[in-house]
Amino acid sequence: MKHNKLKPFPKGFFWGGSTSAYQIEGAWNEDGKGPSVIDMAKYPEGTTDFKVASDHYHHYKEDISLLAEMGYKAYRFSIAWTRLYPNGSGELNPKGIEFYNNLINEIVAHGIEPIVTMYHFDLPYALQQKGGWSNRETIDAFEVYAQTLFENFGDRVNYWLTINEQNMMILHGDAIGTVDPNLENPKKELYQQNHHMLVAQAKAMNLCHQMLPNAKIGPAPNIVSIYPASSKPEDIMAAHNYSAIRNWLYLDMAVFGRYNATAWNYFQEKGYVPTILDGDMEVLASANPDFIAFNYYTSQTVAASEEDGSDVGHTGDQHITIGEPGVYKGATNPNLKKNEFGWEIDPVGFRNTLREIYDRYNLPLIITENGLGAFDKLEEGDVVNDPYRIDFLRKHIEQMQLAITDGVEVFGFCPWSAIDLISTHQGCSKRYGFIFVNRDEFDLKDLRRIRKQSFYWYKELIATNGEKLI
Ligand code: BGP
Repeated sequence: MKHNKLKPFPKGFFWGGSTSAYQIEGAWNEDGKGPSVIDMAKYPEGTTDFKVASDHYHHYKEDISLLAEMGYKAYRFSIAWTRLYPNGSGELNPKGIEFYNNLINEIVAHGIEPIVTMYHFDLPYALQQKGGWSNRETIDAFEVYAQTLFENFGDRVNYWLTINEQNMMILHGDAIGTVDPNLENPKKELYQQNHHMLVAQAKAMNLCHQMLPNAKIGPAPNIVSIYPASSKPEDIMAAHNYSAIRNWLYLDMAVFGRYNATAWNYFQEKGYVPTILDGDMEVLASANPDFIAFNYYTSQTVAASEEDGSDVGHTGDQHITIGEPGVYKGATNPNLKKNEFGWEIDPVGFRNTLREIYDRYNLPLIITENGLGAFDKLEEGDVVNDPYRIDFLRKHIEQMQLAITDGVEVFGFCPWSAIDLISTHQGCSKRYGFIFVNRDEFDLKDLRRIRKQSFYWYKELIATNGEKLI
């Protein structure tokens, strides 16, 4: 739809940025923190571990003051479950509470709205050793952890995100999930874990509403428009299949508390039907999110499955389509350029995605990740020129404004990432931030913070509430 006049961004729009605990904090075993699955995982050769990361644990004051300088209205970050409960459950670590109290106080003191992700990939390793999300005890541990978060931080935190990209943990289970890929039917196990996570999420949403009547809570999956590779009806069916199991499965459960028919029949066909205990569906149906948060980097394109052995692609990267025989096959979109890491760049797809989600659920939306990973270079005189990042973000923000003009209710944009941090699989040389952190994969250097060109651009954009896009 073409509009003659654009609607402005709403007053009080949450311009901000995002990070996650394990990717930014470092201090992986300090002040009583227990290990998470991330701390115990293997890293791709040539890339750093997450032990020091951007050392935000020791630099948080400086970091928050830089975000304030950019004019941030909101900051989305995650809490490391293992700082609070080193063993996932049991004894609470007061030092963990102290750190997040200090961090939240710092954020609030700068007039920034904290948006807290409760769990961003870093399941406590102690729980993993007891079966992780395959074990229903993890649901109870999450509930206790959620209660601790609401009790301790609920006086200052009004926006909560339950689980980051649960769908990516399931679809890319061997890359970022917590399942043993050597099991006889690892996908069945993943969908069992998925069910448990959904129940845990529903319990957390209910608890939040009981304990903090003024707070808002929502899920934070990765949702993207799925295109058919052609107008062939079989390709369109494949896109419908993939949308149902990649996108709507997660949001239908969070919002309506039910598995959609396509996803459920896919489970039956493939032998992935999860065990559902008495009471689970009631809990799922009783929980209601106040908004939907989602991450968007790229659209995805699929074709009909050929069932000739060519359907399944590689699984190592959470933003590249894998494919599944009889369901869909990943395809390249010839209309889109790719970034340096093979992810297609699709700002118009962002508008499509916003519209699709809003049409289906009619809930306010916030974007909790969007951004461009690149090999930024530090030039003489502490200069980092990243016009490619500005271009990427500008085009996505333009499309977001078009979606708002289309009638979609959007209340915030928190791109990835506020500050340089460690990528999920590609080390720290793949950078996303507005602020450069001076370190290499294996040389920590001085970890100095340097404002990038995009820092100044974003600052101006925020100051004009999105009017100054160029
Ligand atoms: C999302 C994750 C983030 C972040 C981002 C960028 O899937 O929620 O934690 O890592 O992707 O991906 P990457 O780090 O692989 O470049």
